[in-house]
Amino acid sequence: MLRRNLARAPASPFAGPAPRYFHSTHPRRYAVPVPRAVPLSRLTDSFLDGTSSVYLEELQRAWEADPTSVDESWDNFFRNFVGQAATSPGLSGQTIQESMRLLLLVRAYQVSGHLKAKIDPLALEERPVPDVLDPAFYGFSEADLDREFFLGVWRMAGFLSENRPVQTLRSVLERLEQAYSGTIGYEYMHIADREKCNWLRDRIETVNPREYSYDRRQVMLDRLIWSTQFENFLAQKWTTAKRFGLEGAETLIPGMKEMFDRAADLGVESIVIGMPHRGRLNVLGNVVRKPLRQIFSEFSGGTKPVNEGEGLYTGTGDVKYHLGTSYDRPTRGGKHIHLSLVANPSHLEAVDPVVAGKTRAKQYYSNDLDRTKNLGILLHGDGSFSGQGVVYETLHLSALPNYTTGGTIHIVVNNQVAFTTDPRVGRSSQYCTDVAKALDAPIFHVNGDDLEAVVHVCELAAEWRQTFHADVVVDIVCYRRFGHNEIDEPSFTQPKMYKIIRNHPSSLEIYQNKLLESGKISKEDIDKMQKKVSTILNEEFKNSKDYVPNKRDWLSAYWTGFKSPEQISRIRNTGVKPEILKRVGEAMTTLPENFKPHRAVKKIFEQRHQMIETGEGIDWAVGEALAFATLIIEGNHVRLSGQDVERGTFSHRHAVIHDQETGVQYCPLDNLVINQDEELFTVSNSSLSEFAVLGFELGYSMENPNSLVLWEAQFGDFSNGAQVIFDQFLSSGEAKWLRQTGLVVCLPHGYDGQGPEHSSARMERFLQMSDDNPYVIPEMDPTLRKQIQQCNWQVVNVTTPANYFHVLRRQIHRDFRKPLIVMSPKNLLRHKECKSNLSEFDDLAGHPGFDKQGTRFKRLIKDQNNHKDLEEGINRLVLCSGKVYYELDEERRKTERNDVAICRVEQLCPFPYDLIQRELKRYPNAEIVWCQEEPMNMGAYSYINPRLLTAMRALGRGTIEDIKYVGRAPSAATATGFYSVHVQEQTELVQKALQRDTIKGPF
Ligand SMILES: Cc1ncc(C[n+]2csc(CCOP(=O)(O)OP(=O)(O)O)c2C)c(N)n1
Ligand SMILES: [Mg+2]
Repeated sequence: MLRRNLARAPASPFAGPAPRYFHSTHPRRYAVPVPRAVPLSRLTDSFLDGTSSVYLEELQRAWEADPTSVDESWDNFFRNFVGQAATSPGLSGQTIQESMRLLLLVRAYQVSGHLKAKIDPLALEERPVPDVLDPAFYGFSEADLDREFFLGVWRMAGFLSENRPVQTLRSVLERLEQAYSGTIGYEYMHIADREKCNWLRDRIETVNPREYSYDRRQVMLDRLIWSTQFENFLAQKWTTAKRFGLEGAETLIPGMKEMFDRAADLGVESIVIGMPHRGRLNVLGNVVRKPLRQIFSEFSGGTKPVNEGEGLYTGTGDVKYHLGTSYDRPTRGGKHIHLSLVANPSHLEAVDPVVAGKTRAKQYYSNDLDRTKNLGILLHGDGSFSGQGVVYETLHLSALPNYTTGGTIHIVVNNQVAFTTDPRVGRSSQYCTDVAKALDAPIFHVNGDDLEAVVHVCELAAEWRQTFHADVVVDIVCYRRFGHNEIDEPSFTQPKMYKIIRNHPSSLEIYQNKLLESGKISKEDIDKMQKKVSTILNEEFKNSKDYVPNKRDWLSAYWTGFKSPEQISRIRNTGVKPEILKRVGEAMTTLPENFKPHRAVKKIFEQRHQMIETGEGIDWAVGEALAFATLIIEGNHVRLSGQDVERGTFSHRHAVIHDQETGVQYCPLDNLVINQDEELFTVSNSSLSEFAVLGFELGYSMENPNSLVLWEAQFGDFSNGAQVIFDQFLSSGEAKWLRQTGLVVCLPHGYDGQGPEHSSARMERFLQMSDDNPYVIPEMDPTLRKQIQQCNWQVVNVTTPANYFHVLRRQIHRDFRKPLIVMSPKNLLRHKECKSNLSEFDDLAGHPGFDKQGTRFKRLIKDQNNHKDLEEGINRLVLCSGKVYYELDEERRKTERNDVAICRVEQLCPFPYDLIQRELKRYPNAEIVWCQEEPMNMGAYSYINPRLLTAMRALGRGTIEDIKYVGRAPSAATATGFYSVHVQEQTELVQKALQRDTIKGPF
């Protein structure tokens, strides 16, 4: 988008020294001095100061005496400028200074030509032309226009390449204008890589870069007709429906289609698309080729819930301009390309990292090693691209080894307004795309009215991406013909703009006229094309009335056999054969012979080895590694990402270790099976981002169910930087879009006196977003239970390494996928009591982990004191969750309160009604206490309270008053910043839970 409020620039490049302003609203006081050709030794222009000109003169003298005495580059330089000048009569008058100035002019066009480009179809404000694009700035005048110049430069492509014939200044200027200041503005000189710049120059600076054949033009026209008529048709049929029309940006559709065709020619087989509201229906219908009848049917009645048949679930649904879909579409070159449009929430740009993650997963599963078969495309609005932080976060994943997708193509539908906000007040940068300069992406600004220019840059973007495997931006500068949506009045806020828009012809009219003028196509031909399109639209509209949605449209190939919440999924064991545990345990704790780890790490691995050997004292890190390792050898892909996850924030994981002498890295879990695929297990430190990285992993997890994908926050409370992903995707994505994910989110949580920002993962928020009804006990019989399937996610606060192992394995060993939020421990990582024996991981009957059905994740861990089914002598039942258990247990030992039972609720959500009731029945006389270390308004209390009451009521066991609360008082901050206060609070709450007297009142 163009910057407003800047003064007009003179129209002619030779107009006198009128004030010029650039990036400033203040006029310069002086006109720029006009340089004249002067002897080298007296040259003091800014680009060649006195010192360097003397140097140059010396160099020239040396070169004249002996051309080999100077560097090869200077030899070339002098040969080109002086040598050629001597042999060409037309160049006899050309001085080195003139050549250099001309060179600078060319350079200035390469750098700033875009500032003069006619990229705004509305020509709302003429931008000031920078001085450096004015030949007069370099001392050239009209008299020089027909003089000839030589312009070759060593190792330069395009316009300046060596051995070009001489040209007049006039033709040089014409070519520069055509290449850089036409309807495309190229920004690429911020790219440091010469090869990339030369590649672009070759394409930008060629003579007639876009001469399309008659056939191509016809196809483009046809596509533009489709795009235009589609919107008109919807507008006609549903006058007041919100559709966020594309009017004013219709060339997007032919642009995208041509881009996809070109990408397919270059090897792309599958494209993942993320896009906002604007033009989404048009993209769905015309690019992705979602059947028009289906779109129209959804438009008429909204997305209808489907009820018939077994195993159908429709969730809560979403508005039509958010839904995702996927189709195979034939391309111009006769190939097929798979397109998937990812469902997205209203939150602009939130889908960006999700698309990147999904694309990366597709690359993994299709063995797309050079990342040329699967491509991610993101569409943006001008306001959101420059305004939303997740754009930057996602861009910064683009070249990271474990996150790159080989380049995303970004298309900005830049209609120069965001709802009612002008760019002038909506961003601080010149262009809405400036953020992409941070990663050396070329940016092509194009006038959206010029169809062929749009198509050209779209193709160029595809070529760039397939060549350099890097991001690229297409900025389609266009306008919004109507309001933000169809019932919005734009003239309230943009009266001047809309006056111009009212009289502005559509891009279709412009292109039709252009073709008619060229005489290559007749009015009859165009009418025929128009007619064909309107006939099909009408037919599809008729057919939409009887349209019946497809069954089970939510399953992609990899998900065949997976169950919807309405179909029961068998509960499976998660225990592993002891010999397998030993074998993988051995492999993951053995280091290569010559590897020299850090002393402390060496010791840790020796201890780990010992744990496996003895089968005792297995800690958290080993429990986790065993879960990963056993899943891997079963053929599942495991991917863990997040900040510092390789070592682990708390220095406990050491999933990647570093040779202290060579720096070589070794990842034990990469070496479990012979010739293990390098990416089968991926553990990766991420960029310092929560929003984008969590979004990425979410997208990754949705591609294939046979993968355990985990994101770990540095500390749990940092997860709120990714709140949109939790709220809009993870907690509600399945309900809205019928897409499952088994993503695991690990959020370090626990009160150990580290202050308000490192104690709480805010579990109350995750629990509050859980959709299990607090007043209804669902079917809990193990053979009929669908409790987890019917809940939106699981929240656990696990207290033993073995239980962590089983909850991770459970994610895969079931026929559905559900997000898992883990309140993961900090001090339990090294707690002497927080250990498990290998026998708790295996599947042998009689072993401690084995109950009636086998070895499984324990949703509730009953009291450890071997209580019988009925214990009438127990006076208090303390229910708790997480690490406070160990403190309570210690206090119980100290106080010898053997009349108190302590049970751990390991799975908070969905609530384990059956197991809670089992414990309530076991202790018929016990006072019931909920103990937590979090403040009362946080932690699990408000989630547990009504559910525990429901469980009690069903057993005729008291009222809400009978649930005693022990924990911190309500608080604004999550925790105290004073360590001594923390200790006091913690001691008090633990003591209170075990006090001899009855606990008074619920609070
Ligand atoms: C994160 C977020 N904040 C606010 C909104 C409300 N909103 C919807 S559209 C819009 C304007 C978007 O402008 P732009 O990105 O230029 O896209 P356009 O509508 O112009 O195509 C806003 C602010 C939103 N959808 N998402
Ligand atoms: Mg906009």
